[in-house]
Amino acid sequence: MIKIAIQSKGRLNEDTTRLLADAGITLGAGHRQLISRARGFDMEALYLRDDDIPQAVSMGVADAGIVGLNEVEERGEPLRTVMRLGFGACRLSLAVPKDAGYDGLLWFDRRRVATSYPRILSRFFDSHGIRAEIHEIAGSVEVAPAVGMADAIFDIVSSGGTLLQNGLTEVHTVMQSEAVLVAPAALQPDKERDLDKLCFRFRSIIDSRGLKYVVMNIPATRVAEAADMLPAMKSPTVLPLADPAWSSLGVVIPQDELWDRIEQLKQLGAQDILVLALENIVR
Ligand code: PRT
Ligand code: ZN
Repeated sequence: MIKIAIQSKGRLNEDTTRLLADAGITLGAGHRQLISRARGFDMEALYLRDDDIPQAVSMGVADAGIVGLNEVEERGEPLRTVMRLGFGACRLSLAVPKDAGYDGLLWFDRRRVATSYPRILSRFFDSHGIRAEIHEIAGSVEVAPAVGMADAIFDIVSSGGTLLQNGLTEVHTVMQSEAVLVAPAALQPDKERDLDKLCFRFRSIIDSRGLKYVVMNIPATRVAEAADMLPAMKSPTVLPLADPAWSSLGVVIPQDELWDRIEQLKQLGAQDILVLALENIVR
């Protein structure tokens, strides 16, 4: 049995629950419980605040955790990042008031910077020889310059809308973050096996995201051209139709190439093109 710490509520909770569900793992009742026994995998979920997940894992209260890389870096616990999970993407950036006359990183020297990530920020400033005053605040970091508590901020940015609303400009990105699966450096062999199994399931889900399976009818004489042009896991699947002039072609295509590829295929004479969602790729 493996115990996984996940965020009890907040931005990562929904995507975490969905990833587990796609992996065939459902969690019992509400988030009010601290621990919930899973169905579909020999696992317990431990619901925590994201700030507490790195420590819970390094102390062995949980065997692994799903948390933002930003929290892992900030807490500085000796953890292994087992896998990036492809959701919760954001960045940690320095931002200054629009009219601050920012002219490069040395602008921060001897300035006051408000943040909830003092450890990451001080490491960054140290490595650039900048001696700034770091003010740790727990929330609403973006209002600190307007109320005179700081000259600049260091905070999570995703769309950038919050900075814009507060008259701030992003001037330097210090780190990119996303949700990660973390574990201690070493686990007991049975737990490590469970973790491997879990990773295998997650990997097949993450690898299939953004991919479509496309099936079409195509004149048999154009199959070779189509196969040369298309991306494929090994090579496209080609099946004869009852009418020998036609074949059926099946191929996996990344979502962002889909429409360009479909246009190319239509030029080769492809018809009846079906685009299907891909749930899992098990390699
Ligand atoms: O209660 P608990 O302590 O568990 O949760 P929390 O309130 O500390 O964290 P939560 O749920 O807000 O975020 C959890 C994790 O989501 C973070 O640690 C990041 O890894 C990730 N994440 C992804 C984000 C964002 N995107 C994000 N945009 N966390 C916070 N934000 C904030 C950001 O600080 C800004 O103020 O959302 C605001 C809007 O961002 P814009 O740029 O889209 O306007
Ligand atoms: Zn938190």
